[in-house]
Amino acid sequence: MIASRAAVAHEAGKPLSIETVNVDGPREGEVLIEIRATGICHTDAFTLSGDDPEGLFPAILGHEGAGVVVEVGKGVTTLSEGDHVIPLYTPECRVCEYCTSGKTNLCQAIRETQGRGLMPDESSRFSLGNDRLFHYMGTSTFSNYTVLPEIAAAKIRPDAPFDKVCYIGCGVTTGIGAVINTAKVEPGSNVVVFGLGGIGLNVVQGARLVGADMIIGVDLNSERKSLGEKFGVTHFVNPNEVEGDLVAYLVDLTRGGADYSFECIGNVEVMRQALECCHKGWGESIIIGVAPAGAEIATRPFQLVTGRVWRGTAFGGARGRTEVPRIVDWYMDGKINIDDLITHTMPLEDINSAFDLMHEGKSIRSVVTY
Ligand code: NAD
Ligand code: AHE
Ligand code: ZN
Repeated sequence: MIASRAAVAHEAGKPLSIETVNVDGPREGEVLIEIRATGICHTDAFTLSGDDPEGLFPAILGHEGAGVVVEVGKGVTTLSEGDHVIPLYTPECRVCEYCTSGKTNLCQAIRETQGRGLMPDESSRFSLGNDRLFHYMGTSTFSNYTVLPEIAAAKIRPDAPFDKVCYIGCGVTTGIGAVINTAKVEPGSNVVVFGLGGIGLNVVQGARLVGADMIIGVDLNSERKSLGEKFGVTHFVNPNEVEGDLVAYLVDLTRGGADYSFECIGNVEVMRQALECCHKGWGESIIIGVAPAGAEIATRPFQLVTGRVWRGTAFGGARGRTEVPRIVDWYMDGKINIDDLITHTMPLEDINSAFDLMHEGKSIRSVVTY
């Protein structure tokens, strides 16, 4: 057992509390990781708010990390002490029915226990005094040390900076992957991106990477315009500045509707707009945003009858152990920009300010370095 500094979520809606927690060593098929950096994603805020039906407390949140393997459990064959890794909230076992289907990245090997805040053997490696703490998304990167199943760690090159590539653990892969893997956007497409935050701006850079024509960024925060344009937005739209119906405005702007739209907010009203601004006959809308418990999407079935398609994506459809190391290479080769999206870096003690900055619309990504 080792002592680890961690930000503990004791209760929904309350700030995280910095504590020294106990972390049990890795068991069979598991690895102990020293987390060197972690991003703070909107999904962490969503769960902390109490809106997540799977949210459990007390827990150690965080799912956008990077670190080093410090100990391997019995039977681990693909990782060794000293390897640099990115934790995967969507693992890749390569043997389950889902992995072998070739149709999805949603490996189900450990999903059920992960959703209950536990390791695959139904226990937790975290405790505080006599109290057990739940794991979160199988990653718990808001602890300096965390334990992962071997199948939930992507080995990456050792020269990649932890404080940048941690973002590939969620936001970068989700946004770029949604474009490449899920929508399969073709060169020359017209794309509308709703929400230019940590995810949406990665959708924008993915759309530019594959040669989209128009890239329309929609955000209530007009301060997102200039950064959006730096990443590839060709037209910025603030819904509050549109006279009349936003959907009609976007259909007109794209001369018939978007080939692809992406909802990167988690708002079910916007999800409807994102579908309905798509081109009749072929437009596809990809839901990335995570909506609160009880929220439901609606549209007239006519929208689908007339050829529009609604899809969702988790972790950008990426198979983590295979694709994450490639995305790290893209960053190291200068093909994608991560640095300009990391607007704030802070020590663990200041992690609550990362949530404040996000809610105030002042950050794109905050990163905690240990
Ligand atoms: P963020 O807070 O950084 O960005 C959200 C953006 O949406 C902000 O720029 C905000 O101004 C804008 N916005 C809010 N309401 C709006 C509205 N009504 N119209 C237009 N713009 C609006 O959040 P993020 O980290 O980019 O995450 C976005 C969503 O994606 C969240 O719901 C998160 O939980 C989800 N997410 C999903 C996956 C996945 O795998 N599906 C992965 C990561 C994040
Ligand atoms: N627990 C929520 C679902 C949250 C959700 O959809 N999470 C995404 C990743 S968001 C990362 O920032 C995901 O991977 N979904 C697939 C899965 O298996 O959870 C709820 O509503 O219950
Ligand atoms: Zn995330």
